[in-house]
Amino acid sequence: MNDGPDGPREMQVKLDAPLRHLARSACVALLAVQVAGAWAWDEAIDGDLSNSGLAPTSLVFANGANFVAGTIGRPMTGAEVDRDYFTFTVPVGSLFTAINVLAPTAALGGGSFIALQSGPQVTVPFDTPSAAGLLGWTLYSADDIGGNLLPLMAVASFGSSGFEVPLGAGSYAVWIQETATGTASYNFDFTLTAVPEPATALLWAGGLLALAALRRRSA
Ligand SMILES: [Ca+2]
Repeated sequence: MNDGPDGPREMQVKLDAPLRHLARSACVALLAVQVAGAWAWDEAIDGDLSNSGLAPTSLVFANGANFVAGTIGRPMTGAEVDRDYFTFTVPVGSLFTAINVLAPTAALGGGSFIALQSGPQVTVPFDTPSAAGLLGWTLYSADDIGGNLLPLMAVASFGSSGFEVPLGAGSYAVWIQETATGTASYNFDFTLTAVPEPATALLWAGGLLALAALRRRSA
């Protein structure tokens, strides 16, 4: 075998470089897909979400970003208010960490309303005089694009129980409604995150202990 210049070993190295680059690109692409998440519901494609809190549309969420987009409001010519209700389950081993507001979310007037209730239904009626029975709620507008609504909703207000972020495994129901006349669009990313596995947590703890030991030794 010729191991000189351009011999098999050098050829191997030359071939390996593009392969390694390809593998790296594939990994980056895979990561990008995981970060990008998936569409859970787009009213423009999947149809109007349920108008009933007692029979909400059932959505399937997975770890990562779960996009939900739609419109709410009261059409100028129609009498019925378009409220959107849906339910989803946070599986065991996952945490509900954020409701990120994305473009083109736009509220009319004083803002749109979003509420969260524990369980598979919103049993609190839309004309409720208080937020009793809800985990939380908040008003949002285009000003919230780029922000996370979950910590705002977590603060007990007007009778809502309030909650700790992140929320754990279980079923939840969401109620979205525009407060003014007209049609408003929303686009949210409901983020689920895997609970850190004990092995990973132990590795972290081990790493931290090692760092602490190094620091003590160098002190
Ligand atoms: Ca709708």
